[in-house]
Amino acid sequence: MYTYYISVGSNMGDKKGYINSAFQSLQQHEAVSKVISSTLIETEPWGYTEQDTFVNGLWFCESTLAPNQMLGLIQSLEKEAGRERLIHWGPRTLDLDIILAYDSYGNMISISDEKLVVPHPHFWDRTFVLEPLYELLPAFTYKGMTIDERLAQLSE
Ligand code: PH2
Ligand code: MG
Ligand code: MG
Repeated sequence: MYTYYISVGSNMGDKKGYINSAFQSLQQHEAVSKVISSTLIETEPWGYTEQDTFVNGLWFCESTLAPNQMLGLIQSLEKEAGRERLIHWGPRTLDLDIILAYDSYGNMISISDEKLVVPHPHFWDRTFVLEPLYELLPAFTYKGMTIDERLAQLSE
């Protein structure tokens, strides 16, 4: 059994609609259990700023799917939402990224191959990931720092 934290974002069309229908599909998947969503928040675009505001959130789930299989599943959910990959960091109907993964012993999984990098390489720099992560996992620490401390640092 694996545990995942999946960041979710949309900034095109019916943003919450895309997120909610993908959430339902994930919940209904036979290899996935205990799906929990953070509160969805509206956020300013990060990185490429010439685009509409985002709705962002974070999902927790348990699954028997290994990380590469979970990647395949979330990519199929992005496809269902009509996702097209045009501009890097550009507008999207649905973006699902594996942020953190744990094995059945609770050990954090690190992967770095051409398809998947976990922990997500930018998660620790993005308030739109850290705020929902704080809601689901307030005691989380990374690089010797709490989320609280990191958010304070990022707002300096
Ligand atoms: N995703 C990006 C780039 N910038 N900004 C916000 N606020 N939310 C996102 O989900 C987001 C972004 C690339 O995945
Ligand atoms: Mg992303
Ligand atoms: Mg992505």
